[in-house]
Amino acid sequence: MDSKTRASLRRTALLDLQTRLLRAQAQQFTTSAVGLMGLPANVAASPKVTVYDCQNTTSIPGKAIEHPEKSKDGAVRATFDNTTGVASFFKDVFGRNSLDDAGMTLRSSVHYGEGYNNAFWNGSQMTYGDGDGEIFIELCKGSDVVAHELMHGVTQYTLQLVYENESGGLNESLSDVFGSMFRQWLNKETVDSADWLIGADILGTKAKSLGYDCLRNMADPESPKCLGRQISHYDQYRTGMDPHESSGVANLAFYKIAMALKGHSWDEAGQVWYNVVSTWGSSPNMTMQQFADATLHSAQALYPKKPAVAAAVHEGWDSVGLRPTVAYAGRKAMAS
Ligand code: ASN
Ligand code: ZN
Repeated sequence: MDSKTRASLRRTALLDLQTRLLRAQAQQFTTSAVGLMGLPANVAASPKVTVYDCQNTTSIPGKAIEHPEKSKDGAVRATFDNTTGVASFFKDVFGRNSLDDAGMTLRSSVHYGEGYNNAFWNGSQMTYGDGDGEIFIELCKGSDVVAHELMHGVTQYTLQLVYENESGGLNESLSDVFGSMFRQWLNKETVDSADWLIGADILGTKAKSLGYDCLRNMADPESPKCLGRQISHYDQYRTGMDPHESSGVANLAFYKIAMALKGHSWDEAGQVWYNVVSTWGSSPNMTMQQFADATLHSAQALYPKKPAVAAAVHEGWDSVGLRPTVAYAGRKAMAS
C-alpha cells in the first residue's frame, strides 16, 4: 500500500471513531425522545429529502443544494435518487414512514472531506465521502451503501442496539440485510439472481485490480475477495470484535433463510426481520441468540399457516451456530 492510500485510511479511521461517539450520544438522546413523542397531527406521505455539499471540508451539513433532483453533480443526484428510493422501499415494502416512522426529513451531506473512504449516519443525518478513487469511488453511488447507512437510523429509533459486542454485530448486520434487500428490490432481483455483495458498485480501480469484488459478501462472509472479511459462524465470535466483522454470522443466517424461501428476499425473510425490528422495542444489549429466537417468534406469528417459513428460519440460524431455542419467546423475555 502506498503512503497516499495509507494516509487516507488513517484519516478515515480517526473520523470513524468520532462518528461512533457522536452516534452513541444521539442514540441516548433518541431513547428519551421516543418516550416523549406523541403522534404527529400531520405527517407527510413521504419524507422530504435534502442534500448539502461539504465542498470537501469536514464541516456538516455544508451548503444547501436548492434542487438536488435536478443537480448536474453526480454525487448530489445519486444521493437524492438513492435516498428517495430507500424511503419508497421502507414505505412500499414495510409500511414505514421514514427512519422514525413519523416522516422525518432525510438529510445528507456529500463531498465530505478529501478522499474520504467512508459514509456514515451520525445520529441525525447521512454523510458521504468521495472516496480516494483507488479503494472506493463516491460512496453515495452504492444503493446498498445508502440503504445500509439509513438503516442505522431505523435501528436508532427501534431496537437501539448498542454499537459494540453482539448487539453491535446485529446492528451492523441489520444495515447490511436491509442494504442488500434495497439493492435487490431496486434491480428487481430474486434471491437466485442477486449477487449478495455489499459495496460492489463503489470499488475503486486499485481495489478491483487487486482482485477485490466487494466490501462484504453475505453469501460467503469469509471470502478473500472482500475488503472487509467477516466471521461466518458464532463459534468464531469473540467479545470486543468489530461489529463489521461479527455481523457476518447474522448476514449468513439471513442469506440462508432467504435462499431457502426462494423468490424475493423482502417478501418473507425481510418481513420476518422487519417484524422484529418494528415490534420488539428498545433492546440495547440484545444477543445474537435472542435475535435468532425473536425471528422464529415473528416467523410463526406472521406465517401461522406456512410452517416452511419458521422451518427455514430455524435451519438458517442453526447452520451458523445459533439454533433458536425459544419457540415463542415473549417480548418481555428479550428486554434487556
Ligand atoms: N460505514 C460505516 C458503517 O456504517 C461507518 C462506521 O460507522 N464505521 O458501519
Ligand atoms: Zn454500518
